[in-house]
Amino acid sequence: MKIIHSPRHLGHSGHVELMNGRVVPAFEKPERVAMILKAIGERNLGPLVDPAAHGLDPILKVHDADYIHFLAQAWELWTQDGRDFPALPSFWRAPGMRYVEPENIDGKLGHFSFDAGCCIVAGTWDAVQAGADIALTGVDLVAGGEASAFALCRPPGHHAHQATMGGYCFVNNAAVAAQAFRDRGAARVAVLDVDYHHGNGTQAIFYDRSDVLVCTIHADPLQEFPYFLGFADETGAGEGEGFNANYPLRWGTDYSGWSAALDDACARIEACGADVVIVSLGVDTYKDDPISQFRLDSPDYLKIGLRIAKLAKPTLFVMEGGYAVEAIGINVANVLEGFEQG
Ligand code: SP5
Ligand code: ZN
Repeated sequence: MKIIHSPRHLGHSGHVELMNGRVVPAFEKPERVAMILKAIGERNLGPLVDPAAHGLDPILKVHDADYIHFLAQAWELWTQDGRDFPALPSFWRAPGMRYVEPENIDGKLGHFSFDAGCCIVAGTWDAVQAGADIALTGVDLVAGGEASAFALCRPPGHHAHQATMGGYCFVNNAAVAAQAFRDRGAARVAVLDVDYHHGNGTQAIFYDRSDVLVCTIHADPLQEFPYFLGFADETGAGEGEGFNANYPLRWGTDYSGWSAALDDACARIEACGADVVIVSLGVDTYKDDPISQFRLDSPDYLKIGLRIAKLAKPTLFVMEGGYAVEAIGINVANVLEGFEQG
């Protein structure tokens, strides 16, 4: 399987987040990719491929132009105010306030975010663009006849809405890829989101559409981030009714409980007749993940890959979360190896 990778993700580094009320180094860090590359290399899982530049047009099919313009200029505006340290939002609107883009960078940061999980540094926008190009190059490969590909995106994407960053995500790489598959002739695309956290952005982007089925298996939002979306009764709207499936699971869930949800999601994907599957691949379901509370173990990731392979559909894996740096490579490589064996 071809692995699409770019060193440009390294520009998104030295950033911080708010954890338990304190500013701490971000869990979503460059070492994650280094460990994945190491495991992929050791197991000969596939050649590394550079992304091709696709420009902003395919991104603008799922994100608002104002939002993308903000991402492109945020660092410049922040540093114009004399701040030479990472940019974080601190101000958000409450329901009932006005939805007008402020001129001030602090206002813009709040306007276009839903948490303080998206810290911006000098190289963030370049890394984000490279991530989208990685996903789009994966679409090129799979639409061009490859059975599968792995888009090693960083930063991740599945929490990003049409005009909102959050949860370490700026551009929704999986959503950009899903739209690109549609534009290349796929009649129906399925997104299978196995990250520990709900794929709120992907859900929101396709919520009223029947051409993209979104299935997400995640920690119960009553207990876990993103808290405000991801409940089981969110099944789609209008034309999209029946094309969103959420599987919220309680903290402490192990592979037996988790895999039952996977089986159900796979059955839905089969039933909807998707032409292609995008796997939003987070491995923060791992038992030792530092910010998560599921109990999957490394061998379980082989089984996940095998189950996905049984769908027997063209498949694009898109990297999302996973913060246990010591194990992230093993766990990601296990999914890919299980898939190749299946
Ligand atoms: C892509 C992705 O996986 N994003 C995840 C963003 C999670 N951000 C909020 C995490 C809050 C976790 N609180 C855990 C407290 C541990 N002491
Ligand atoms: Zn996650």
